[in-house]
Amino acid sequence: MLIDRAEVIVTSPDRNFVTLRLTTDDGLVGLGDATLNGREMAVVAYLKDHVVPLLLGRDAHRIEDTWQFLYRGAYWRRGPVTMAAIAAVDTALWDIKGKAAGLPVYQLLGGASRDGLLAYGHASGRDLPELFDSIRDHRAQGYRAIRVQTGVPGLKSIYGIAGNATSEANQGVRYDHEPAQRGALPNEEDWDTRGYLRHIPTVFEAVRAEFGPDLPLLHDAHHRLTPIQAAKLGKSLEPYDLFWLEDCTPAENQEALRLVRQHTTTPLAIGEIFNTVWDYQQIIREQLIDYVRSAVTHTGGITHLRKVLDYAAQYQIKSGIHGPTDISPVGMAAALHLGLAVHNFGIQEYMRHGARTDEVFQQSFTWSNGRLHPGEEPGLGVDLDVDEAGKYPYVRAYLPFNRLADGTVHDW
Ligand code: GCO
Ligand code: MG
Repeated sequence: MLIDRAEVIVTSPDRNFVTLRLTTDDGLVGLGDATLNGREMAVVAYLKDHVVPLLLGRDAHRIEDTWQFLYRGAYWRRGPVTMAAIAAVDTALWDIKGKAAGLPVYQLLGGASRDGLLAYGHASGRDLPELFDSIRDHRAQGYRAIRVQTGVPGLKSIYGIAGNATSEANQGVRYDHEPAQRGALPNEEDWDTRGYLRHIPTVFEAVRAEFGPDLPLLHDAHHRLTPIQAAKLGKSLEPYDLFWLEDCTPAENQEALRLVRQHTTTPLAIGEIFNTVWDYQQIIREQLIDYVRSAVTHTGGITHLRKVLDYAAQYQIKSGIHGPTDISPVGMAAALHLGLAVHNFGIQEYMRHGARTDEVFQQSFTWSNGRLHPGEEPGLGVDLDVDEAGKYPYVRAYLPFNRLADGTVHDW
């Protein structure tokens, strides 16, 4: 079974998505997500100019060999662009293998380890009343675990608040949180760590008082704190029993987590901007985190994220696979198959895509009682309507960035 065609499809129904579509000589089609938010076209060029010529004529069954060939053969290793491109190839090959076998991908990964995947959604509000409404809304949609983000008094805009919530482009569909700004240069936001550290514990106190002790609550600090600030936040949130505190410090420095860990029992999740097992080597071995946040889409695909999760399992660290709207339905399906199969599943992030996206990508995963299931279709269970995709050309979009009050650029 040889790879006969490899096409890179860019579409922007509600936001940009990059999809690799492989076709074998016997007509099987496999899809892989290669979307890298705000840097999409770099992955498109990497795939078209450097990867597609290497794929044609290769045996579609040799997933591990193709992975190693693309990773080691490039000489230049790691990095988001490379690893998103490799991920797309890897995921498309798993899709093809599933279709060739007549089995959903999770069956090829060892079969189901559970009945469904607990998922969390993003509640957000500029103030408490808006936040409470958003939490109620999420519970009504069936979510059984909720990430909580709010505005901070004195700051104009803040990460995690539904900005372009009901824009015309979304046809009235409310997005939980879509940070990329379409058709414009990067949005400048403001940041003040002291104000944030004072405010957040009061938010969680109010949420617990309103919604009780049972509801699993998560929070994302989005890389903005120093280790000692993160330690302070983790400690001050302990009474509110968080499911996790995410990305408390910038991800480059693995050692930073040691200091945070010494001070708090709030569980830590990290890794949405990591690409390989090497980025996790120290924090897994030293048990400095509790959840692995990488996406299949950015971490070399199902093959490589499986290895990261198997390594994490030896230390009782669980999965918390990244699933914002900038992961396409193809990347989400891959996450669900992997999450269903591994023993150390923790939770899955799940944000709804817009209506147009759901028309471009027909999906067979299900959502009921707060749990996701990838479905029983052979392969990943996602089809791409190429004609529909062609209606929505690429729109340049950037993620925002932060400045402190004195004008210094800060982590966003
Ligand atoms: C999350 C993330 C995202 C990122 C986004 C950037 O926890 O879901 O922090 O919301 O900001 O994926 O492209
Ligand atoms: Mg995050």
